[in-house]
Amino acid sequence: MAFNYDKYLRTDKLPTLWCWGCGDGVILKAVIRAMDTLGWDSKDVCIVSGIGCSGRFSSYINCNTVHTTHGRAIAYATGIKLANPTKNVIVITGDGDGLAIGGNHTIHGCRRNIGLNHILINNFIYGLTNSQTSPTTPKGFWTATANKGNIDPNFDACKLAIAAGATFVGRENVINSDRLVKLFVKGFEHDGYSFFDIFSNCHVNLGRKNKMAQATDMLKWIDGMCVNKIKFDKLTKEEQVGKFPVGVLHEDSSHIEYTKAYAKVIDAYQENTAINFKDIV
Ligand SMILES: Cc1ncc(C[n+]2csc(CCOP(=O)(O)OP(=O)(O)O)c2C)c(N)n1
Repeated sequence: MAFNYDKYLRTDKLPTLWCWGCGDGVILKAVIRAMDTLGWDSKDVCIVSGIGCSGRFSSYINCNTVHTTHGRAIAYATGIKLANPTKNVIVITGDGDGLAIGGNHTIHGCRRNIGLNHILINNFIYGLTNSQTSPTTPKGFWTATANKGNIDPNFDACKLAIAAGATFVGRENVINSDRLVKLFVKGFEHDGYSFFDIFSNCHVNLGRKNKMAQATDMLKWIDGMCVNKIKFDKLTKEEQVGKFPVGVLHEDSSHIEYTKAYAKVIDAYQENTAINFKDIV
């Protein structure tokens, strides 16, 4: 299928600032393919990003874009979605941006089930600022803040999003872009908080110091960790250690999307009536 990249790309901003072989470009292309598949008009889309290499994402798509502050993209996006409930809002964060400094915002975005499409570009490190430990850095890895190897346990962003209340949660990586596009299309169509944990390679600021200096080395490492959810569920607890399920991990359409609940609050004030909480499940 041919995709209309020029319709969505700010071609005057190319080439991107990302390093050669960075997975962020694959994600950019996949988002455009998903938007094109859904026939989204650029004027109906807002891309909100935080700060980091991932934060540059909003610069390259020709739609409404906001490049916000580190860890606060969800807060900006929440305001944008509340003011424009019919528009499509995509939020891009890094793993540091969305799970460390902005972890609290991610949790509460999920809890409210507001209709945001949150793409967490998980490259297992603070990329832009040259290799500080992030909440997803594996144990034993060299980082600029853990020269002898990281001792902090890392956590599974999808488990966090599900526990916090996100109603669509999926994981993919940058190796198979067709699967990535399919996951985005499915999640973008979902009415509620869609959370995507996308494993990406940062061979420059993580791989180089961890014996994976080439993009392909890191992609092989990522590939080795990812197991299709159906296969993953059949593994024993011991076999699951160090592996991550990929695909749609959670989908639940039984909960009201937040801007729809908020509309009922507005109605109740304007009409001086009570809110019927049976409608807000
Ligand atoms: C409030 C604040 N604290 C710290 C920084 C410095 N800073 C900029 S980007 C970044 C980390 C980015 O890492 P991540 O979110 O994982 O994104 P990546 O660059 O890997 O895409 C930090 C600490 C900042 N800009 N603002």
